[in-house]
Amino acid sequence: MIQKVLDIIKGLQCDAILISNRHSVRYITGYRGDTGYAYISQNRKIIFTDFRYIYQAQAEAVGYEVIDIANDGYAKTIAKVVVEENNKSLGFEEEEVSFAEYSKLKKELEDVTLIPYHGELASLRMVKTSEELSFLKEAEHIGDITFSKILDEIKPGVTEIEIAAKLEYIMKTNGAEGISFDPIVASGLNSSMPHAVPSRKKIEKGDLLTLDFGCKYNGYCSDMTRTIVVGKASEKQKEIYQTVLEAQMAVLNQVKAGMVGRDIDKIARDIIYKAGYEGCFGHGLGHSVGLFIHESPRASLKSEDIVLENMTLTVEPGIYVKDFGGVRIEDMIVLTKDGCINFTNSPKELIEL
Ligand SMILES: [Mn+2]
Repeated sequence: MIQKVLDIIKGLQCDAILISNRHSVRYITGYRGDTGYAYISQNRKIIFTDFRYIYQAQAEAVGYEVIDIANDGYAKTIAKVVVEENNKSLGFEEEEVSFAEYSKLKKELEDVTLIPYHGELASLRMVKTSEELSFLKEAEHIGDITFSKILDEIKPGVTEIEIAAKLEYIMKTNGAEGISFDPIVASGLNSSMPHAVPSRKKIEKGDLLTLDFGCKYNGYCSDMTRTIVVGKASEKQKEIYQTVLEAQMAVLNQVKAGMVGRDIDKIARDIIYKAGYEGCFGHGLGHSVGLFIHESPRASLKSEDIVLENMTLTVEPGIYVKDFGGVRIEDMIVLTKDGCINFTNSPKELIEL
């Protein structure tokens, strides 16, 4: 691992790098706290954090010095090390460091070149190890259990917020250590908004109801979506549902390692557009999942990412019709040489509750 990071440092032509994305910090150093930076140069490996996390960092980041930023703050403490090491340049993650943090660092390191980088560390995390895959599979399995149990709780009169709270409760009482994102519970017209925030709206008979939720297991995220109908489905609801399902199944049957993101997306998009729903599928088909809920590679209209064996991907086509409602169905898969393994096993025939 450390050699790969040193190679990246070399490629960036930096003397050292700061890592601030907490998922990358965890992946590379083992430190799981949510506050702190990692610093890596040829000669030193350091976690900078504050008093609250010192013992944790010492236990988790094996082989790293742990430096308390104490009263000086990050910029001064980091700058001291850079000067001690006589470094001329320092890499920083351009999408993770705020302008204020950058400015402080620059002020302390006037003679040092700060070199922005992005993506290099995230790309280390794209291909999953068998251990990572086992955690992702278990997280998704907890999602399956949760879906089967939540069905008993859904009835007219219950609010979206109550269902969201119950999803969290069921995930956490079935082995999850937390949620991977706030659950989406969207009923009736709200289901026409792909990322609707659960509201005080009561679930009504005849509603489409979209549940998009995920949890964390040993730090790894799950992600799944099911849409059901509360009561008897109308012909239009059935037609939209079957179109989304057909699009999703086509992808699951054809996707395999080596494909390009936009070609995977196109399999689903063509089916949805041909059914007359052009303009109703405005997001990408899917994203990878790992320590973070939305990772690369992505499958979308323009994605040139190539999916490789042992990368994960969500397959989540949807149709959203204004003033009517929407349907999304999402599974999480891992790519194999000849196809994929689906980590999501919840039923997909239309459920009419
Ligand atoms: Mn997703």
